[in-house]
Amino acid sequence: MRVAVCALALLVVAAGLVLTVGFDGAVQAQGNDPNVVMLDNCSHTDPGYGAFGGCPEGSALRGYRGDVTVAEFFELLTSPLTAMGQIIGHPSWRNEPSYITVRAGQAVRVSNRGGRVHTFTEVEDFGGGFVPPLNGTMVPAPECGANGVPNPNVAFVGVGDTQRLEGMDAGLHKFQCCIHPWMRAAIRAE
Ligand SMILES: [Cu+2]
Repeated sequence: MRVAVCALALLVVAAGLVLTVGFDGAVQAQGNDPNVVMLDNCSHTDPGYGAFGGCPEGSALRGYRGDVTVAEFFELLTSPLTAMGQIIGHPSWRNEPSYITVRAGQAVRVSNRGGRVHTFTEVEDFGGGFVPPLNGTMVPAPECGANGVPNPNVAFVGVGDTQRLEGMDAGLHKFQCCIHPWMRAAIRAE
């Protein structure tokens, strides 16, 4: 079962990586805009990540410490103290800060300082992503896609890249990673 799950995850992550190529996320990596950082501590010394799109060593140059193995990632995906199929997710896969307040219309930079590909996708309601093995019992957020197929509007942020969010209306905006759906954030624009 675990092998089948891993194989499926590999397929969908590989699909995501192909889509990453077209994303010009490197623009506006610098600036004074408020900044949210997407993080994970995947271990580049664990060859297991090779089957899931890799975990480049280069991230370490930005003060990144990669010490989470693939085995530990899956170990902490769930907990024996929760209902069967409920996803907890490894806490190292996270957004920092996960809540900020900005002025309406103010740009926000979202940078990937981890070693894995992430998305920072605005959703109406928090839910699962498009990678079924990482969703557990969560229903995929429609903005993310489903069944291993990302919504065409999903912007993948590669390792070291930055996405710039612009023109946020006043109100509370919810964001999540469409691959690792426990990576959530909210931005209040006022
Ligand atoms: Cu992610």
